Amino acid sequence: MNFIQYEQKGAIAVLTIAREKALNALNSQVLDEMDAAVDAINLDEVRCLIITGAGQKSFVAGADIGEMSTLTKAEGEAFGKKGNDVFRKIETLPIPVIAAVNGFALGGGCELSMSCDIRLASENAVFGQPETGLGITPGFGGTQRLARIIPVGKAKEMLYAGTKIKADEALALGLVNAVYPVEELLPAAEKLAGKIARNAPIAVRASKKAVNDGLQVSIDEAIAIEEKLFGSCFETEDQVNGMKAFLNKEKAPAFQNK
Ligand code: DAK
Repeated sequence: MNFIQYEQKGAIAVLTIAREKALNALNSQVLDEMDAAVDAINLDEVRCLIITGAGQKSFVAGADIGEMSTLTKAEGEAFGKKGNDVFRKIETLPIPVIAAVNGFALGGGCELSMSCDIRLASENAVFGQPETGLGITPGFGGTQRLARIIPVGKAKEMLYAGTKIKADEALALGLVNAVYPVEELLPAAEKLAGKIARNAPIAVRASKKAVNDGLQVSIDEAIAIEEKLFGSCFETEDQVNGMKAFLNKEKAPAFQNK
């Protein structure tokens, strides 16, 4: 792989988009490599994934404008599908995904971060959907996910006017969970990932699925989804051992993903 670095550290893994000279912009090769790297994650071992960008300036500065500039309609659709497929794969990955947003998250970069479950940002992070200034709409889900995460009016301003927001405003809007000095961002993401990884993996995965699937349907259907996933936990050793430890006033066990 030329543009993706992947490192597994025990039960957590860090996927880094490493095309620093172009501020980690997403061209077809980056998207293909990201797709292959996500497919290769050992889901028996990894319990939380972190996605970040190389360097200290940019998470991802968007889809590659040079590559997009000459696309035909058919090629534009194919490029959009490539991005959408990998972003949906990340969004529906069974394990939680944390975006460690270390700088510019513009266009496809903002969209990539929104495909992740949780966003943490560095103080120099900037979020935006500047596509209408380039003559296009956001193509990797930006019109849909942004308006589901922050207030609709603010999302529309960002989409129509291309207004960029800094980390503190992203925090106030709930687009990110927390903001850190640049050098503290990855350690903070790893700390949170470690905390997630210590909880019962089957229950964590079921919680992710319940939230994501439940948000797409009525509250009655959503509650039914939760009931089924809740029930499924009672077939696991981790549930038996987790509750036994509590009742015995012991520390939570090392959950076995069983
Ligand atoms: N694409 C390609 N190269 C980029 C890039 C990008 N998005 N962003 C930055 N670069 C490159 C620059 O061209 C420059 O390359 P060299 O000139 O050194 O060769 C290098 O990265 C450093 O950038 P700057 O010199 O511009 O650095 P500055 O610090 O001055 O400015 C900046 C940083 C992030 C403010 C600026 O680079 C910038 O505005 N970049 C573009 C941001 C942007 O507009 N992003 C949105 C891209 S559009 C769709 C599917 C997908 C999409 C749309 C539709 N369909 C299916 C319909 C997605 C669209 C987008 O993401």
